Amino acid sequence: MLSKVLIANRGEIALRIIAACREAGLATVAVHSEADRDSLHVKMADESVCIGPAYANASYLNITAVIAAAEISGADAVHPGYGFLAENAHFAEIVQECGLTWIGPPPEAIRAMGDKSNARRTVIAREVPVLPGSDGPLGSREEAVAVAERIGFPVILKASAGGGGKGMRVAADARELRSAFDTARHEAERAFGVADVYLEKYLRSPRHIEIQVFADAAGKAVALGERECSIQRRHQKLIEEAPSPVMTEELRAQMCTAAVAAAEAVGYVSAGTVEFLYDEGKFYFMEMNTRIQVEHPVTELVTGTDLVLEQLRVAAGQPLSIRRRPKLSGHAIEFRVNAEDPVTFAPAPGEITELAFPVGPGVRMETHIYRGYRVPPYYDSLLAKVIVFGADRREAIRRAKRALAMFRVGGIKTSIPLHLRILDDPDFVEGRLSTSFMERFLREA
Ligand code: MV4
Repeated sequence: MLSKVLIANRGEIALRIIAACREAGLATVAVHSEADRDSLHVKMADESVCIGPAYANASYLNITAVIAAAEISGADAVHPGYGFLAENAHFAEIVQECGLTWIGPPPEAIRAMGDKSNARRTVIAREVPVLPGSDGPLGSREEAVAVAERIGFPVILKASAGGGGKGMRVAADARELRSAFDTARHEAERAFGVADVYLEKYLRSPRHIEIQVFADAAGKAVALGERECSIQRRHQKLIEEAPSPVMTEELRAQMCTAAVAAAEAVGYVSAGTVEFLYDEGKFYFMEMNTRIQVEHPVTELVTGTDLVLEQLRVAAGQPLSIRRRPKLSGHAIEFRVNAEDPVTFAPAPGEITELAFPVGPGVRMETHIYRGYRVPPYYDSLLAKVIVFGADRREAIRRAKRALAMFRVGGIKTSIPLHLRILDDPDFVEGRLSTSFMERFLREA
């Protein structure tokens, strides 16, 4: 049994985890940087420990400080949230070696999926569809050219240690590929300390559709349907929804089967997400995120589940309350509201001087902001997630317009006006989405 959970995170997700702990009857310990003393997660937790200076490297990413906070407070479990140390297999191991319960997947599963070219090979062995590409990391430029000429251009080089879009290079022909190969390896080495890159056939305008999975302590996985996350800018998702406008029952069953196979291939436990590219009726494994994700609420709303509570249950050795794949009901859309200029996307930290939250049917807010809160410049700029729910996509969109118009944030710039403009875009309204949606939207703006 668990009794006291340390939350190794900040912002809205720290509050979301505190909420789940309250419902489970678990005590909570917040950790915070010197910049986050006045944060709501510190106020709402039963206890708090300052773990270092403002910069994340010195606080939220400081493994020694987080473990010390757990020891000092007598916590018996650690929830990492997303970002920071959530997908650090080494941290997960240390948590466990200190006798603490890690509320997340086994370190070996994190490591297996963290190496993206290994992940690709592992899922291929389980007959999960992938795009044509290299079998593992590329040994040389000429090997890269040989693979590309076999599968056809354009191709994309990806860092084995990358993910989320970092360290990628597209090449349209052999000449471009030769120079991209060296650049990609240099970038990968500099960013991740590992130069390995692999290659895939490049799709120009696919959809990003991901499947939520959950596995119990015995490694039995269930899928909870998809989220469409094609509306992104610079690999930052802006809007996510469930179900996907292109989904059919048959496609969903196929994607869920593939996602479960991927999870089971690495002995997965807890909440995870299998990302796919979708193009012209077919889908291809891209990578697996071994954490609870920012966009988990849309799945909660269409499946009637509490994914963070399930994480606590599974970590405590209790059975999953989700036994089979739930039917999706209704339509949910999440809008990420950031502290940034809605036109230039420049970060816009500062003090929130006025604040009103949206209310009414079909609106869920996940946020840590309050009037008088100073948004610090040190962390990502997510202020709030506005999640709307309706019987169908039209109703969800109607409620989104109402909710975003009611959401008033004074003193800083936010992405609320950007979302309101996207909601009037004919392609968005018709569900004609792809990973190039934002590029086209911003070009025409
Ligand atoms: C791709 C791709 C097209 N073809 N792979 C971006 C994030 C990283 N996980 C992989 N990404 C992509 N991989 C092949 N073979 C296009 C992208 C991509 C993308 C994917 C999902 C959402 C937004 C994106 C934006 C640009 C590129």
